[in-house]
Amino acid sequence: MPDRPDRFVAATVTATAKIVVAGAFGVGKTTFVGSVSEVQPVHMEETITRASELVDDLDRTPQKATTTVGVDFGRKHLSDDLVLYLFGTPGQARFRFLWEELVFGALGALVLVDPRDLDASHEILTLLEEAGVAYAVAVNQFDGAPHYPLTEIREALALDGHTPLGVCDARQRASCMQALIQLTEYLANLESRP
Ligand SMILES: Nc1nc2c(ncn2[C@@H]2O[C@H](COP(=O)(O)OP(=O)(O)OP(=O)(O)O)[C@@H](O)[C@H]2O)c(=O)[nH]1
Ligand SMILES: [Mg+2]
Repeated sequence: MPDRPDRFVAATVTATAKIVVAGAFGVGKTTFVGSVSEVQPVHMEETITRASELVDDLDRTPQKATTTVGVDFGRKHLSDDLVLYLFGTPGQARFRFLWEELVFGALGALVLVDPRDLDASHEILTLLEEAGVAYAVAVNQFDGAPHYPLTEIREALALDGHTPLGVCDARQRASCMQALIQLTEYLANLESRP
């Protein structure tokens, strides 16, 4: 690890990967990228206006004051030799036109889901399937949200048996790291397949 990971990538790094942090509106993507990034993350946030109340479901996150209108960007050494570049997507459907650019060249995606609205995640999962981007899913366990068994979540999201599925708290660095490690181990296995 470099002495100043907030500035320099380690000289020992031999591989870098673009990872997309995706998910429906307000599931915690920006929070996640901010929790794990070792550099000051780039956030393109705009204040949510009253007009947004008509299209965005703000009931579950009444404290949410901003929404991503571009991309979140962060960087994290996963080990001495591997650096992840993290791209958080905007959750609002009106930014879907950015989608192709955002997933272009991505090794994989981490899909955050809110257990209070699993149905909202179907569109993103379909987009990733269509784009051929491998993904893992992490349930962002919001305070007071129902704790569903992972088998039920897997079924509700119609995930394949091999798709990694875990739980995280997007505000907690260690928890986010676990989700990223689960994703990259899965991606590494896919890459090493003949
Ligand atoms: N309790 C709790 N709140 C969270 C968690 N993750 C995010 N939040 C809050 O939920 C709100 C939404 O988080 P964001 O990180 O902006 O979500 P997002 O997915 O980037 O939202 P969009 O970019 O608008 O789609 C914010 O007010 C966060 O503080 C979590 O794990 N637990
Ligand atoms: Mg965001």
